[in-house]
Amino acid sequence: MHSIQSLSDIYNQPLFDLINQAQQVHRANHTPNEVQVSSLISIKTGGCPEDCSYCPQAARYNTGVKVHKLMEVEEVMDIAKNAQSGGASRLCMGAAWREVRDNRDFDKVLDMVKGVNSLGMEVCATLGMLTESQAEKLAEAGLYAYNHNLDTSEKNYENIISTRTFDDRLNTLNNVRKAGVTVCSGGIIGMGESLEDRMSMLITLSSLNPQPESVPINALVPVEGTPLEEQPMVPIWDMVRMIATTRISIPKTVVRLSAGRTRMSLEGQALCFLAGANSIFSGEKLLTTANPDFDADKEMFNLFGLTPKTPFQNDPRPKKFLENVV
Ligand code: SAM
Ligand code: DTB
Ligand code: SF4
Repeated sequence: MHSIQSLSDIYNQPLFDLINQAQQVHRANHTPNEVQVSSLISIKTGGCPEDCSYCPQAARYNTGVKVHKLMEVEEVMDIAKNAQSGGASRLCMGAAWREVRDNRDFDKVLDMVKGVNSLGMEVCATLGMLTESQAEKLAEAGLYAYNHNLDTSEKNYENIISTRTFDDRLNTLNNVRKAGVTVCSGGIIGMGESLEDRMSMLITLSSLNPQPESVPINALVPVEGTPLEEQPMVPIWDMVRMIATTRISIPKTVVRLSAGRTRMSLEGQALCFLAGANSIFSGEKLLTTANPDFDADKEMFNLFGLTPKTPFQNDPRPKKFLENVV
């Protein structure tokens, strides 16, 4: 088990020692030069009742994001097929909900999960808080992963979000785990948090048993109208150090270089891969903000000699859910 001090020492060591350590852990646990490609789709946009201070989709901030009701299944299928032909092995469906409710919208989401799964893609969803029975329904529909980020440390949580608690987050992650869906959970850097906050978040994530199968590290995208609109872009060196420390503390996880790539150079992104990142979001939009498109990322993969990971490698889900995998 790491302490805040021991992880900070890892994070603060000379850059090339840190990258070397992370690269060794990476090569002992993953296929080198293989990067998983996910694509995001915002199935329900804006109008969210929560007050997450980074988020352009919170109803209480004037960010210019247009509210859009839940998409139709057919539309999601078209976008999924396009993402698949763009090279994505996973589709992540995001909804601006505080929590899932057992209603017709949820039934529609279950149909989306079934549909996208039938294409032979890993399906991920991020829909807010879940009960155990909702997580089970998603698992039965073929959900591969559930994304639910801790975002920051327990101590800093109330400075960033006041409408739910850190424990609510852990509770949902626990429900996801119990249902046999893989866990995707990470956070954001560049919100004004301290190094201690960053390390504390990593300690919580690495203490989950089993550890999350994927950990997204987002660089804050400061959006006009949100309380964090004035935050300066997080230095690339912080991203590299955070990714390396995540790789070292959670060796087997897929570390995703997530939001913020449009403002990073190719050289900067190369350092993130060298530090142990082995996943990205590709496609011109994240949920509401810009992201490199499939062609740009194909060029980057060619430049670096990277190959996209095929879906369902070492699928850890219980056997009963694997029948539907094509
Ligand atoms: N409403 C659900 C929830 O909060 O879990 C799902 C969607 S929410 C937009 C998913 C994640 O996106 C957040 O937990 C946060 O980590 C990330 N995110 C949102 N806005 C962001 C921003 N401006 N910059 C970086 N990451 C952001
Ligand atoms: C995650 O960690 N990052 C993604 C995904 N999980 C859902 C979302 C990033 C959102 C960035 C702001 C936006 O596009 O709205
Ligand atoms: Fe809502 Fe999720 Fe945005 Fe928070 S992060 S305001 S819960 S959409």
